[in-house]
Amino acid sequence: MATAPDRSGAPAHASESVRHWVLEVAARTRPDHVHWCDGSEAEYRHLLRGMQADGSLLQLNPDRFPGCWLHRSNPSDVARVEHLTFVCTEQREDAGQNNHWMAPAEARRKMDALFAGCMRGRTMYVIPYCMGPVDSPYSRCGVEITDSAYVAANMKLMTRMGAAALARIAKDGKFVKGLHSIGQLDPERRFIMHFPESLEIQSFGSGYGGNALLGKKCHALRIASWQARDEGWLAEHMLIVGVQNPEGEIHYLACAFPSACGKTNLAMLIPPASMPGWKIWTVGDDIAWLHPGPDGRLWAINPEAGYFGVVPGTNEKTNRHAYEMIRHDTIFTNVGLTRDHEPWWEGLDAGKPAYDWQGRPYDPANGPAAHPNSRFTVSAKQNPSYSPQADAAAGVPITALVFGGRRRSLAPLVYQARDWAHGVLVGAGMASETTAAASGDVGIVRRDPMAMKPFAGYNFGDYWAHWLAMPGRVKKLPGIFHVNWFRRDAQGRFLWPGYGENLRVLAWIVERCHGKAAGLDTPIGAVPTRDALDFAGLDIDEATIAELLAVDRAAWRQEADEIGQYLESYGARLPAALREQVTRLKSRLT
Ligand code: GTP
Ligand code: SPV
Ligand code: MN
Repeated sequence: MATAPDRSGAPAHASESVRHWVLEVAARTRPDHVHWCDGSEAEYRHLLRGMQADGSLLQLNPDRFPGCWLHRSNPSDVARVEHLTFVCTEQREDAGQNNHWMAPAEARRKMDALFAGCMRGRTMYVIPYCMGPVDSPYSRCGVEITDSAYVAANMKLMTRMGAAALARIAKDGKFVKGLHSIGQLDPERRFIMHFPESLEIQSFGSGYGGNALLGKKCHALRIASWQARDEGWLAEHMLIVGVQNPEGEIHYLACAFPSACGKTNLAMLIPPASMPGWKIWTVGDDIAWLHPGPDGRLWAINPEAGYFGVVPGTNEKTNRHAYEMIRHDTIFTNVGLTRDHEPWWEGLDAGKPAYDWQGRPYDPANGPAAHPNSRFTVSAKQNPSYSPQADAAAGVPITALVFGGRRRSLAPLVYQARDWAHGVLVGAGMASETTAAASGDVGIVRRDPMAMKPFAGYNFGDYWAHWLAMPGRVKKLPGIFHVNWFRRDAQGRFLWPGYGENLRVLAWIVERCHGKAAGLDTPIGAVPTRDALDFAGLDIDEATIAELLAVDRAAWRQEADEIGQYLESYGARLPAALREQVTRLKSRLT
């Protein structure tokens, strides 16, 4: 952009409020330099070269992985930190027991002390970004100020960053203020604070993904969910995928699965050979903003422009598109390395790790070569199945919403909620095994309503009430379903092949929404009849099929009790209509 910088270094089209805030932050944090990001390719290359020079990026084998880089995080900084993430509302009850809460004044005092002078000797990057297509009425902008070049480079891939965002901020007059410093990467001096009432985020002490790329979970989910409640829309932890059938019709689904439970893979699914004529289009892989549209349907945009995806498990067989997508112009974080400087991770059948994610010579005794939460950052434009509609200002119309969890038992492969209110209970009652995407134990089943436990920016009781109110805003509501790709047998093996074969389930969902597929009513909703779901060509026996589709009443009675107890813990904020749904579920089960 050929815009004349003023004395603050701001481009001419930066609004007064942005300039003012940048000057104020610079006065507090005392950087040596201020760099306003313009989002250009030249700037991106400059950031990469700078990090190569200071050792924070390693160039990967340029013949085999052109334009690819490896970043190794501090070993104490490899995942989101839910216990250090706070929602700071004036009233504690507004944040709800689903969030850690701190009074705004106290949080500001704490953060002021941490940020004072913290950028001395560093460059401060000013990153204007737009979440969503720049010309969409549904999009929202923010500015992230950070002292991390890694964050700036990742934001370039993950958002619409630079001049266009700055111009839109000047027009909107409002933006989310995100302040970030890596500090000393000290877990004892690490906080991710949200102030939804004043549209602010302050993050200190982590350089990792969701803690540091503030446009993603902090803005597009925690702050946006708060705004969405006030304005009558939904900000959700959902992929958006277009399913094209052999007749050429495309139906869009938005699916909420918890972290590391298959969103990116489903969004990029490759149809199995048994389903010729089917095609998948990716609109988004992690976040959906859902708005009541003028035609009475629910419309979705993906606020992001890139993918920050789980690397382990990605290979030619599970997801060929993802595997090809990350062979060029990709930033890898915390994967292993071969002797030839190619990235390596568990799940690849070729190559051998020479170094692990910490840069140590690979020794299986130290654990996996790639960290289980190692990630790729890549522009969505590199996805071979990227939907042309991903840039549509109006978004895409949603046919079905799908909830899903990682449950080794209980939840069948797929079932359909009876109606919207029951669907809200299906979402609110979700549970899933914890994964490496957040610090803490892995494999523990926990309640994760709508896959939003770590991301709802306000009280879940109010959130469910907001969901329950959608029928007043959306005339043609999407169907609501629940899936589980992760059922296991006694030996721990997956019962369902997953990945591309999941399209068989999506096909049933879409047909079901059009009244075309058969279902069997059960107390928890409709499951496919044995013949409504196509199992042809799969290496699955009848007993396994029966198990995948079975609803174990005794086990579900216990589940319904646990869901009821969990929901009751939200006390007075629990909507009566949701309590009523639990009562009805229990009575159907007896
Ligand atoms: P976040 O980026 O953390 O929100 O994760 P995500 O929901 O996008 O999950 P992703 O698609 O990256 O998958 C996470 C892990 O689950 C990877 O190791 C995948 O290989 C694995 N996975 C994805 N889909 C399936 C499936 O259908 N079956 C099985 N068994 N594993 C799957
Ligand atoms: C998740 O944990 O759900 C992610 C990765 O998508 S992060 O950006 O770290 O939130
Ligand atoms: Mn996610």
